[in-house]
Amino acid sequence: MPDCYILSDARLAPFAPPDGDGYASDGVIVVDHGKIGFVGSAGDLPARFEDAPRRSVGGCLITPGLIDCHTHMVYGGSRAREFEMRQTGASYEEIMNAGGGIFSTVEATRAASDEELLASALLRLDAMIADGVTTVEIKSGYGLDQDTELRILRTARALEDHRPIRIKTTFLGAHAYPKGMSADDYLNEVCLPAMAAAAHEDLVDAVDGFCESVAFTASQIERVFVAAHDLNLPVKIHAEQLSDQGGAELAARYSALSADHLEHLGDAGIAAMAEAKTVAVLLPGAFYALKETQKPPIQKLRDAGVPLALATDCNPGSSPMTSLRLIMNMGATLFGLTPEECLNAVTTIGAQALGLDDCGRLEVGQRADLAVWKFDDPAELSYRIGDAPLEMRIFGGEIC
Ligand code: DI6
Ligand code: FE
Repeated sequence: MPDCYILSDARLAPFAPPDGDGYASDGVIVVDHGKIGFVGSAGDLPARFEDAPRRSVGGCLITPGLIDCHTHMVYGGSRAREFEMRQTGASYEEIMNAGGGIFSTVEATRAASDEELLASALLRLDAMIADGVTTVEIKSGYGLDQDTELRILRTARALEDHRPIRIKTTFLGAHAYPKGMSADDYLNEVCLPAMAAAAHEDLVDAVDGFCESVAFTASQIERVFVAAHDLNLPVKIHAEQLSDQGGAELAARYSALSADHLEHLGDAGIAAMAEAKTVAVLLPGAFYALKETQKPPIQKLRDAGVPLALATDCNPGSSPMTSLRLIMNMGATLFGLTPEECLNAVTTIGAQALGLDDCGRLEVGQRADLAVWKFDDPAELSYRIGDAPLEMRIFGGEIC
């Protein structure tokens, strides 16, 4: 494509007033050197763009490229066998306490070559790309030793060399601790040194920790956050997924970008997140796959003004899925979000959960990361399950 071109005859969403309707079907977006040069109604197109080549999208909907702000998609092996065990009554915690769960993926990830890790991650990434995703966050956490944690992060970064995609990496060394070692010894001897080494190699955009009865206590995660702040890295947390451990409050105290899961979040956590402007990342795929019954306190989060994001949590144990559109459907069906909230959750708010200010919105100056859909109503994105409604994907201005 030329450096500057016009996408015309579009409906646009999410789109703030003055035209809350996304310009019906006469919206245009000017893609100018990889960024959005103009967005609005055809009648308001600035004269300087009038001669740029036009490509009609025939009334289709254009949204920002979707943003999956929470995944663990670089790993080895499969947990289909444990899925079978759970169908006959074993719980997620029981399997993990018996050395399965995260530990079985750690074993398979350590055993996988760099090439194998890359090849399996590319398969998952291609499914995401086919669904209009342009930015993906990827966490480490299936190594639990320095070498493997760094290999996961390098593999995640390398995906950008193989596909038109933007990757943000998160160090999640505090995901579990190896059998035969105490949590504190693991933090001191493995996790914190690995985090420093990964940051030194410029492999880390943020730091995360799993605050849960089967993982780390809030005070242990706090040590991880202190070390992250010393390295100038923003933090996030897996909190209140299976029980209320006060993780969201802790994260808010460290100005976390996001607190994720939150099924068991209490009022103090909600208030702290609202105050700190910490995004709530909802992961209905894990809620569904683990057959949870306790939902996150959606209405209270809304009332407190906490921004809501949605993500796949793509991982082999609790959320073996790659479709962010299916997650939008689950956000609506299981958690009661409106289709508009679901779209904001995987665009504007997804970007916020990653600390990104240059994508996720249809605004002049944003990166031209766009998804063109084979329909005009934004609610279709949350309503449909399956099929392949992506008409065109644009990454940094390039159609691909
Ligand atoms: N919460 C999750 O849902 C994943 N990790 C985490 O901290 C599950 C990881 C797994 O079961 O492999
Ligand atoms: Fe997760």
